[in-house]
Amino acid sequence: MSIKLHGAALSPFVRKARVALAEKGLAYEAVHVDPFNCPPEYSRLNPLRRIPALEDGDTVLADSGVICAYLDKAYPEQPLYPAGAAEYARVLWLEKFADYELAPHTTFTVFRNRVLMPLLGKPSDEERIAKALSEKLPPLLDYLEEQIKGRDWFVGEQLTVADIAVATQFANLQHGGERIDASRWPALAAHVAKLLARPSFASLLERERGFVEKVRGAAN
Ligand SMILES: N[C@@H](CCC(=O)N[C@@H](CS)C(=O)NCC(=O)O)C(=O)O
Repeated sequence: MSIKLHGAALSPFVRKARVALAEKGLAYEAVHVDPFNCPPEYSRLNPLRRIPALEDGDTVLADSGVICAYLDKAYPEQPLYPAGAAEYARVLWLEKFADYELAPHTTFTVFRNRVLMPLLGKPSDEERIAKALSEKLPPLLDYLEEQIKGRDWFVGEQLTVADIAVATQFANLQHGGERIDASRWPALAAHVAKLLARPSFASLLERERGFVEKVRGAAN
């Protein structure tokens, strides 16, 4: 097996790359790397020392977006980006939106405080979480609701990286004990539920949930 994906469970960016690999039907080896305690030689794979990183033969890549784009070009079966320029750009936009606009709240606020802080024996900053849920996330969710309303996929007529990137952020929100309010954002809630139930996501989330429940149970 020549593809190696370095990273850890629970990272939304590692999950995004793993779901892309699974949806494309690519075999790979998952190599565990703890981003907060990674060996010095990990800098060869990612100078920023973040996860994920990918090795495919002599090709070494960092960043989930770069990894997904590479995989789609190198292995064109089951494409996860549309061929047309405008649709392709729209996928990139929604992926960026998920990675850089949703993630600060879903992952780096809710998930970090409710799951990572207890692991480190630290308290959760509930004030920050409340602000993320009541002020920061709603306008982003309003936008995504508009984008998915009346459609089966965010872009075009099939699953793309846009769907994967958005859904993986909400998986972390769920790990943090919060959900999209389906009465306020019904299309988005339904779309994310549909995506997270796909075998590519579900197989990873089942194991993650067991771990998260233990951490959050011990903290409460
Ligand atoms: N834009 C990057 C973000 C990667 C990222 O922030 N990963 C986190 C884990 S979820 C990490 O490695 N954090 C450790 C650090 O920043 O030192 C990607 O898409 O891969």
